[in-house]
Amino acid sequence: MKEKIKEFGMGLGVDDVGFAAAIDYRSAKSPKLESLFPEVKSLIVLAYGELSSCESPNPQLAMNGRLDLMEFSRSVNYKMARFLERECGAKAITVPASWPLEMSFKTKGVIGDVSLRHAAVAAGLGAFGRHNLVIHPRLGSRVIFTAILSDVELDSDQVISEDLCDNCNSCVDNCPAGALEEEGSTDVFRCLKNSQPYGIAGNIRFWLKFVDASDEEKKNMLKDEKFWRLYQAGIIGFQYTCFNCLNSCPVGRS
Ligand code: B12
Ligand code: SF4
Ligand code: SF4
Repeated sequence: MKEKIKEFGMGLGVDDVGFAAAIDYRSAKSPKLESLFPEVKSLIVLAYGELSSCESPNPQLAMNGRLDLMEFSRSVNYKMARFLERECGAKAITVPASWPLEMSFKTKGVIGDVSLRHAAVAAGLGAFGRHNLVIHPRLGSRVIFTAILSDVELDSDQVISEDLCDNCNSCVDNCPAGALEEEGSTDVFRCLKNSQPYGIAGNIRFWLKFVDASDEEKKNMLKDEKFWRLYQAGIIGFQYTCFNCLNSCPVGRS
């Protein structure tokens, strides 16, 4: 069964496919898988290498590479889930690359329903590095994941126990926000402020200033380029302006 599923995924252009029994998925801060899907037995995790777009100093092109990849991953994840339902008689639930996310005071919009890094580790697709991202043995740090929860009993692939991180500290030194100083934990709000300046926090700051502004100031704020950027982000969705931690990592780069 695993071979058949993997072959289908690889045929869709995925870079790697891994399997984890639900019992082997451990992510302390995330909801229990059973609360998302009571019959869950396994996770099928798909890995996709990033294009070189993430190296571009042009933020539009860098983010566009990610948007292309996310669109591709959404389509592949869905096709994979349909395959599981149609060909394997399974129930399947897709987990997106990033959003939708629960936007509540409880999660502060920074906890996914399924932690794809912990899922990838459980499925033998990689190991955590100093940057708190999962490093894939071949693709290095330039990799994103999606997953499918299913009710099919599948055993876990071999977990990678070797340290894939060279401990060179390049990711820490190249983080413009100083978000990686503490080992084993990303300073989420430092990262967010730098990597998503037009995200929810930037939006709230703008509108709080707006409500207290005079009529003349309000007109000027709406004519300002800051508003134009917020407007674009509002239409396109989450946009990252920083890819430094994955770009600075030498693992898997020739
Ligand atoms: C919310 C979110 C964010 C938030 C919060 C991040 C966070 N602390 O979790 C913000 C906006 C800050 C963010 C930033 C980034 N993100 Co993000 N993000 C997510 C999302 C949607 C949910 C993450 C989540 O649930 N976190 C909450 C819990 C699970 O985290 P945690 O238990 O606190 O774990 C943290 C630490 O404890 C540590 N950790 C946990 N266990 C272990 C074990 C070891 C051994 C070590 C060393 C560390 C470690 O790692 C975590 C980092 O703080 C996931 C997609 C998903 N559904 O998983 C993508 C995801 C994690 N993001 C991703 C990426 C690529 C990024 C960015 C590079 C932005 C960009 N340009 O793409 C940065 C990297 C920041 C960094 N170096 O940590 C990828 C990571 C891929 C990979 N190779 O690992 C994911 C998996 C998206 C995807 N589909 O692939 N992200
Ligand atoms: S995305 Fe940028 S700001 Fe966030 S941790 Fe990585 S290097 Fe630092
Ligand atoms: S840049 Fe260096 S320290 Fe950071 S994750 Fe990659 S190998 Fe590890």
